[in-house]
Amino acid sequence: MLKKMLKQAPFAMATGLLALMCAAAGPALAQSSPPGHALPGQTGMMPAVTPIAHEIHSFYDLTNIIIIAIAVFVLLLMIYVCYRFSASRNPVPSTTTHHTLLEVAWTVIPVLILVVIAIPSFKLLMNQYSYPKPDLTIKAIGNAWFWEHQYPDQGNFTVTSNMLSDEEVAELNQKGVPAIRLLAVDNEVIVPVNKVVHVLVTSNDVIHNWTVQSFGSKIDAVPGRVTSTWFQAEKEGVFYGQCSELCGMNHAFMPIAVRVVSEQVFNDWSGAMKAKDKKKAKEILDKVALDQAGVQAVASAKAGETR
Ligand SMILES: [Cu+2]
Repeated sequence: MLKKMLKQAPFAMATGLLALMCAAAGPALAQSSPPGHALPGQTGMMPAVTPIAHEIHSFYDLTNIIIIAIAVFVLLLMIYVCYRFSASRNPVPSTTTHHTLLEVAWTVIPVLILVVIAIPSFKLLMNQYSYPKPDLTIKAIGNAWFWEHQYPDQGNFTVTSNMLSDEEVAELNQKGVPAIRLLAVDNEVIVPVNKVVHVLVTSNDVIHNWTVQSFGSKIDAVPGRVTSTWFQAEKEGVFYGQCSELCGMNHAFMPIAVRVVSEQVFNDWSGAMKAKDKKKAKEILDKVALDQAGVQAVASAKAGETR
């Protein structure tokens, strides 16, 4: 009886522990937070706002469950073996050298696990690199150390984004516009909501990387080459990213800020930019920034309540 219990114990414990860990990880992964940037103490990834980012999150969750299950299983197996087959409890070791069933099992099971991981992995990779027909194309150019964004199909104007200083961030926050230190920029990239945006990425000097986590977009900016990524943002708001290729002294200070707005606001803004009416374009953006800040304050208050 005891023997049988001992035999079954590691497996029962493994499943129990795994269920407990999944239950604990659940709320953390589903945690709702204001989109666009990481929060202090955040454990999961930034909120996903594009179909690709959602797919990345599901894949991340799946692989995490598999990794945790394997780690727990191996740990419990080792503890059991140390206990059950120690010199005092098992003075005469078995001389078995081959066990066909066991050998087949420890080859086939890992292969099956890899297949389970490979299928969604290839699917995700394929979706990331199958570009749906674009509604808007932006050319992002990395510079040491700031980003330029050109709108070739909107009259080819350029938006140059430089990081705001701490003083500028404090000033904006006083006005009620939430600006994030080390992430907020003077000129944000503006895109319409629910539209397919292609980003053609290149660099003027060294290798940079155009990354916006909430979009699941991350692609190297290589001088003399054009790489690309695409996204379709489902929510309005401002979504931050950073250069993600070590590019030199101010690598940490060349953030990317993409503001997703309604189609109407985008058309108004791009019309003003096309007409070189910088003042009107700024007015449109200041208004939308304040509107969205109000929406985000409500969203984060709700997130606070549910936490
Ligand atoms: Cu860079």
